[in-house]
Amino acid sequence: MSDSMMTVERFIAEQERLHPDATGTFTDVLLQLSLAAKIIARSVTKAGLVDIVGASGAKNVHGETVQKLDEYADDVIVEVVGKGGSVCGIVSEESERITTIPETYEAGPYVIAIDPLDGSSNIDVNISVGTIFSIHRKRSAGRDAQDSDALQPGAEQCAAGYVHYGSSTMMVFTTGAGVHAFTLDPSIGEFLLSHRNMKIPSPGKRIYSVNEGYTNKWTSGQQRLVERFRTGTGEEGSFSARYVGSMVADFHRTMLQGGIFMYPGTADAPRGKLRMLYEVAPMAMICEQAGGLASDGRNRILDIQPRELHERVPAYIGSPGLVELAERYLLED
Ligand code: P6P
Repeated sequence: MSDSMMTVERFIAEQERLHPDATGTFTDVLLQLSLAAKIIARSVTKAGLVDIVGASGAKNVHGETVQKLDEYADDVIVEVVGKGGSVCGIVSEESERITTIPETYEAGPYVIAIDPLDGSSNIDVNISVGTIFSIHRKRSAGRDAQDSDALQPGAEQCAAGYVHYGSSTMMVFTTGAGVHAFTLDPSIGEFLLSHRNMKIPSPGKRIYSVNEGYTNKWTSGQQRLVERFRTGTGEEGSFSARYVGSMVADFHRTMLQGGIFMYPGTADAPRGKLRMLYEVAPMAMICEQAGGLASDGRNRILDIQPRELHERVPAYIGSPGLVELAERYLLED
């Protein structure tokens, strides 16, 4: 079968056959996430037309105004995946505590961590947003997930992925055997394989992606690194600056074109803004599987032992040479 007719369902089924001991439960989690993505995409692409645009007024655990679509996306995933019988817990940006599965539903051996709609502040201005997910295997005893089941180093993830609601809706994920992307064909409601075994270009395009509005709050090493990119005074020459302000969009561009995406720490927030479990660790797994690197500026992201469900971590993700260059500058701090 040609890739153009390879649905995500068939692709995952073929991958499952490579694991004789597979029970199909892991496959179910991925398929449920793809269904949730289609349901969310249906609303996101009509955001201007239905009454779910604009802040709901509620606040999430970080005190940020929750957009109605954030809540909707969270509800969809909790409904579709939470009641799908394959997971025993869900960690979400929208919920302070881990969500366990009601007794009336079967609980499975996996825990997912999700950012249901990352970049949601861009919804009202029609800029790309995304869903990010991470899947871990349950380690604790008993039916219900414990925090510890989610608080595993990123290197232990069974799978990681994102859905990019952009000019097209694209689901990109890895199960540890390369990164593969599926583009939604709305006319048949199927995700079709569009990029098999994605590799991040290296050195790739010289693009740096960071919010330079925080320059005065960065460390001196960070300031000198971005000064090198901005002025093109390094041996790598001149760069282009690209920053959408939506991690999925900035990361997806980096995956396709190369470059480096950064969310550094600042004097006010030394650990930066992005969360480890459902933003940085999944993107780090994807990036490494595509031949890139992902660091907090000193350490490999996937080696870091998380301590809290919503902990933040500085992020330097992209083409290997640029991430290594960033680490050299930050070591001088
Ligand atoms: P800033 C969106 O709110 C988000 O969590 C990421 O998607 C994005 O990369 C980052 O925050 C943007 O943050 O501070 O540059 O607006």
